[in-house]
Amino acid sequence: MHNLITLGEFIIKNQRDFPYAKGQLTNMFSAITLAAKVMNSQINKAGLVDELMGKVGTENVQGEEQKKLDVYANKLFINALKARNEVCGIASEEEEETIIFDNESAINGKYIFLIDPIDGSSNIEVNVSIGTVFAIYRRISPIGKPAILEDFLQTGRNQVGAGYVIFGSSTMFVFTTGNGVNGFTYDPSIGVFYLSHPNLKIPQDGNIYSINEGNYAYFSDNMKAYVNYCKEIDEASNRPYTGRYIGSMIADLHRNILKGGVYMYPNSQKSPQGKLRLLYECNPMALLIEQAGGMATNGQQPILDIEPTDIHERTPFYGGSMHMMEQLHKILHA
Ligand code: P6P
Repeated sequence: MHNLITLGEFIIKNQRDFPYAKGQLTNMFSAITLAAKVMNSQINKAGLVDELMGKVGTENVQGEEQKKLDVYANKLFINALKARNEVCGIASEEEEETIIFDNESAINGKYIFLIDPIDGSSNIEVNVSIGTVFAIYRRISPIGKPAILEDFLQTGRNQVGAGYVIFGSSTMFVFTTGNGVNGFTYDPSIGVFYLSHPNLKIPQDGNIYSINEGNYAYFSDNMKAYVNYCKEIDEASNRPYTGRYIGSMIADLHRNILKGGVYMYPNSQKSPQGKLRLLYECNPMALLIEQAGGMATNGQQPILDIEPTDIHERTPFYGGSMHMMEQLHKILHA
């Protein structure tokens, strides 16, 4: 058994690492973990509860079919965060526009959240891991007034916190506030998250590559060259690599952070800008990967340096073990 430290105790113990703590960060993380506990119970019985399974019959701003759990999770996380005075606004994959909290207490909130309530929702009905991913920024507009769009369009470097909840064989909460990455595993029998993966570091080398090879015909020649590189026989460089692609970015990236590997969702003829969204998928995952000692880029520059122009903009995404990423870039730029 690990020396049992709960999430709350961890935050108190590491106050110096949470420059914005003063209870604010604790309060915001408690909103996320509370929502995660509710999600955990709902996901585990989703197959039994018709209201949570299947499609809603509507589309989100991405033009993707909304699953009932997408809508449920979106409302749950928004309401949990709305109840915290620290948060003055939210951008969500499931909401076309930003949600600005303009009640008396919220306009004094210093933080904004960007969230993908359920990533990988197409896996819900087939019992495959899914997850929630979020980013936290300090607002740049003056306190005392409602948040504005510019608060949400900051580069990923400005994130004061980022994390994900993965609902898999166990439910885990993994986050960073800029001082390393720590993972907490949920014990549903007593409703507590315990520190199970302290100071997570992604191996510098790995042999797992994660990409949807069904799109191979649409890839650029250099992207095809890298996929072929992964499959060549070369014992000295531990190839061929192992292909692992779950269809849930968080699950693929979580495994690659633990074991080493590279996850790629490139731009292609089919997806000219890539598929993943910069603000509430790629930026938080890029911060976590960099904080764990890895690299995350759009093929040209670090994800965290991209200047956003739209809250739902997409970007090509390559992220994982440092040495694998360096080799990937060599081939992408050959
Ligand atoms: P494809 C899920 O919809 C997601 O955003 C990521 O979690 C996942 O890795 C990817 O898209 C799957 O997309 O086109 O390979 O089915």
